Amino acid sequence: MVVTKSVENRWLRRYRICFLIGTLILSFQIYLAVRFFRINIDNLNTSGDFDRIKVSNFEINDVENSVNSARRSKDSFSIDDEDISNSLIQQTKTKRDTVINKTQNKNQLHLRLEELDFIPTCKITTKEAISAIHRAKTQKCKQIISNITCLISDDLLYPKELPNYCPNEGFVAGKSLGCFKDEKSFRLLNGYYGNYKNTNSPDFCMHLCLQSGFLYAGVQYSFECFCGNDEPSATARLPDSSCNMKCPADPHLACGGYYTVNIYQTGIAKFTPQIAETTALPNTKRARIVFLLTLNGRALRQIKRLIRILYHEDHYFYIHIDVRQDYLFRELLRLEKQFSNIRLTRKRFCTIWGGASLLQMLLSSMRELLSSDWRWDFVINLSESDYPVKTGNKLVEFLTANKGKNFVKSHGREVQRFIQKQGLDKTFVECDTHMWRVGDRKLPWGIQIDGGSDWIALSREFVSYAASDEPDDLVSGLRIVFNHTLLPAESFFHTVLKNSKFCNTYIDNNLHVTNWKRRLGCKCQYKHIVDWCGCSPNDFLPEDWLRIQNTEARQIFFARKFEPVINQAVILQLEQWLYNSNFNKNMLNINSYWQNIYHYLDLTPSPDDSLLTVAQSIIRVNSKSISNKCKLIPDKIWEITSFHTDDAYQKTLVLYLANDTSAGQKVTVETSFKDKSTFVLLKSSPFLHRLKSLAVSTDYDPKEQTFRNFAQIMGPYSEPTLVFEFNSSPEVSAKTTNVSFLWIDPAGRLADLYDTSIDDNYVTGHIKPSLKQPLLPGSWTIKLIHKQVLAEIKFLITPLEFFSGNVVTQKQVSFIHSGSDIIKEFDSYWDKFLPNNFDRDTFLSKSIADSKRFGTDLRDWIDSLVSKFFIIGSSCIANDPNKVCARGFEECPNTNWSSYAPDPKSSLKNI
Ligand SMILES: *[C@@H]1O[C@H](CO)[C@@H](O)[C@H](O)[C@H]1NC(C)=O
Ligand SMILES: *[C@@H]1O[C@H](CO)[C@@H](O)[C@H](O)[C@H]1NC(C)=O
Ligand SMILES: *[C@@H]1O[C@H](CO)[C@@H](O)[C@H](O)[C@H]1NC(C)=O
Ligand SMILES: *[C@@H]1O[C@H](CO)[C@@H](O)[C@H](O)[C@H]1NC(C)=O
Ligand SMILES: *[C@@H]1O[C@H](CO)[C@@H](O)[C@H](O)[C@H]1NC(C)=O
Ligand SMILES: *[C@@H]1O[C@H](CO)[C@@H](O)[C@H](O)[C@H]1NC(C)=O
Ligand SMILES: CC(=O)N[C@H]1CO[C@H](CO)[C@@H](O)[C@@H]1O
Repeated sequence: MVVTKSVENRWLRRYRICFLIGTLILSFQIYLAVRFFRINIDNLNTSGDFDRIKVSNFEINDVENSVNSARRSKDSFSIDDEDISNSLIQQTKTKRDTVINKTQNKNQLHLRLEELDFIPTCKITTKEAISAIHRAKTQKCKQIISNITCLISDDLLYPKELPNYCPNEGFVAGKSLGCFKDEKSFRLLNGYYGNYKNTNSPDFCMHLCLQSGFLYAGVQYSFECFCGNDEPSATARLPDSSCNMKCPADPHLACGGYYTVNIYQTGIAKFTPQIAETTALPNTKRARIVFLLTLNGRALRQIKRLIRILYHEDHYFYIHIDVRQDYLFRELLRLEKQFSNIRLTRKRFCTIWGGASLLQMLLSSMRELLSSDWRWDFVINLSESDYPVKTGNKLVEFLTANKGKNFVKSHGREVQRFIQKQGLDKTFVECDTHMWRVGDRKLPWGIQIDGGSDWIALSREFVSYAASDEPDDLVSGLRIVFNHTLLPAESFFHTVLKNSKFCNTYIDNNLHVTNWKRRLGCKCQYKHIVDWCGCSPNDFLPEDWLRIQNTEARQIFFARKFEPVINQAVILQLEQWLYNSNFNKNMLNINSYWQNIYHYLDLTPSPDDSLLTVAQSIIRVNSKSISNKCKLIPDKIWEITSFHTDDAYQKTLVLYLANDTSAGQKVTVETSFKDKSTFVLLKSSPFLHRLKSLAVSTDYDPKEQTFRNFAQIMGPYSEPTLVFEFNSSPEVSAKTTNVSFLWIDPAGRLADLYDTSIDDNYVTGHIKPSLKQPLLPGSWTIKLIHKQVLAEIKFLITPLEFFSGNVVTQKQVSFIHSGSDIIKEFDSYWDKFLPNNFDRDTFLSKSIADSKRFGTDLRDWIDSLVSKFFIIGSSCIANDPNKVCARGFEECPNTNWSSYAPDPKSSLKNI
């Protein structure tokens, strides 16, 4: 018995020990599992990671090549179209660069000092800075980048912390509320969450939450930081000892524990944007507005139309014109004489897209406005592509009711994500008209970051604060930060407003509706200007009308973008909607639009040599063909204009001085012409019936899906693009047809080859080959091939009579007109689609002979090519002192096409 019992006991003891160990292992595993899942679930549920999924979505789409992108008919972006920020931006560029430059990474990691004419003041090691310095064109720019990089690495550039002057109603930065119990499914702080393995601490988390605009910050589980706006309930309070995990940044401090959280006040009070008033108090003086027009481009007549519709003698127009736009500046300067409330700033900046100079320009113009004798209450920023969607009277009534308020539009998403997407956490340096990305940075602590749309309406009081000559610490600090920020105008004013004593004048409405079509507008289209990918809104078309109409009941006063070279009908529709259906209805030439593309007085931008060459040739050829009393010998070209009617390009107009040799006097003549290149179908097939067009030109705009080079004039230094358009197939057969496009140069050689497959839905696509410049001048051919040649189009690369605006020299000619000596090799399969060897030899020797032509001989060559590719239209006499010629020609002001034709919609004569 005893023996048995002791044996039994022994077994029992062993069993107990095993059970205990087993339970221990099991519970440890359960613990591990819970931890593991908890983190995963948290990760999935927070905005941070969810957003990251979206971001990568973007990147994939953005790097897809343009041919394929044309096939995506459905909007694949997950961001909604109403988004207001100008620039949901991705770092695609970085991604692509790292791929391309993988092999060079070893050399990229240190600066090639031998290429610099200065010695950097510090050792530059960040990859982005090194890359920027190597890519910058001028030594001065390289040195600026290097100087800024060194200032940053010595911690001398940016302020670390900035004051927040927004009243905080008793909230105290850093005030500890204690340790609280948190729950997985019901977070005490549910605004934002992040994992900070190395940097987390109460201080870190508080600053992060403050930056994102939250009232409370909570540290948990050592490395987690939570932000939220709801005060934690007292019932969740735990003894401080329950928060017992150490902070990664400082092991002496507690960073919560397992589902326990230390909560602090960040020091800001709850922010509620103001609601705009709709009616003014009686006897309020009507608000006076200054429209700050920041203009670029050449859309003079649209700008005049905009001023005309906004005009009121109580308003002011202050105009900044990009320093490179001589034409606009010269033409608009005339308005100063006519109107005392229109003025152009003489302090002009080169405002590149997204550049820091944009903010410098705005602040400079605002400062001038403050010191002027103009009595204004609001400044509203507009560009040439804005148009009002409410009458001026309604705008004034609205602003009168809201004097002292400031209208900006916030991004409306999570701040940390906004900072990342917008690149606010990167340093940018602007020089050589480029925004170079030089590395990461930390934004100053102590302030909220805000941003969104860069269309704003600001009160005089706030403008005098933000643009002050004697800024306080907040403003001067932010000016330094935003001097190195991409798209500064999208965040600077927002951030100043939120953190200043003006925070309670913030109205989250920028009075604008923007025509975002991200599928088209987000094609990373500014990468030649900024080291980043930017989006741009589309022009309004009649099909977008609902979007305009829907603003009727909303506090929205402007819409963008409008561009008459793309669509003018929608502008008229808008005017008629605003005023009445007869508004401007019978106005002369209401559906026509003229836009200057060359003016002889312009120094910048420099003239297009191929445009000038063709225009000279046109007027030469024209003078030979004119047979009437006048013997016109063309002399000097004054202007070239692009003429559009009913939203279609019609022709190009050349205005020039000519000697009338029969009367011995000088007359001003305008002659029109247009290209006549069309594609030809060489076979007949059901597939080919779907082919709507083939066209070749330059400056293809993938956003508006059109060529900006309407005249289709190209020279040896142009970069031609082919656009093809197919109707979608009536029967859905999911069949794809593989086709090839052969680019054949004037010597009959295959210059490039593109394969693509066209399926039933394929509507339009474009191909920009990588042709080596200079292109061989003459007649080029593109053949569309599917087993055989189906269609072809010829286009002209014109030889140049001018180079950099001057008549070419003999030395230049032989270089410019010889084509590139790099000839690509292709499979001999394609030979059968090219001219035969004998013809090719003939073409080649002709090309070689042509490339030597000079003087009159060169002009004859140009004239014969131009006559083949362009049709000359009518001519009119603009100015004929003795009315000798005028009898034989129409007078330009009497036509409906000349740039002298009446255009009352853009006239500021009688307003
Ligand atoms: C860069 O810094 C050096 C040394 O401080 C200075 O001499 C130079 O003028 C600066 N260059 C530019 C372009 O800012
Ligand atoms: C003002 O208008 C220009 C466009 O002309 C825009 O790019 C800029 O960001 C705007 N800035 C502000 C602060 O409104
Ligand atoms: C911003 O940069 C410009 C030119 O780079 C400079 O002239 C200006 O002083 C800078 N402003 C601030 C506040 O640093
Ligand atoms: C036009 O006539 C003037 C003299 O009247 C002459 O100097 C000039 O060379 C002529 N120009 C052309 C292109 O014939
Ligand atoms: C078209 O080309 C693709 C890839 O080059 C190929 O997979 C496909 O089979 C081709 N289709 C036809 C109909 O030849
Ligand atoms: C210009 O006038 C001609 C006839 O004089 C007419 O055929 C043409 O349609 C008019 N064009 C425009 C744009 O009004
Ligand atoms: C970002 C970067 O450095 N890009 C470079 C990659 O390599 C090519 C070829 O050397 C350069 O032209 C790019 O500037």
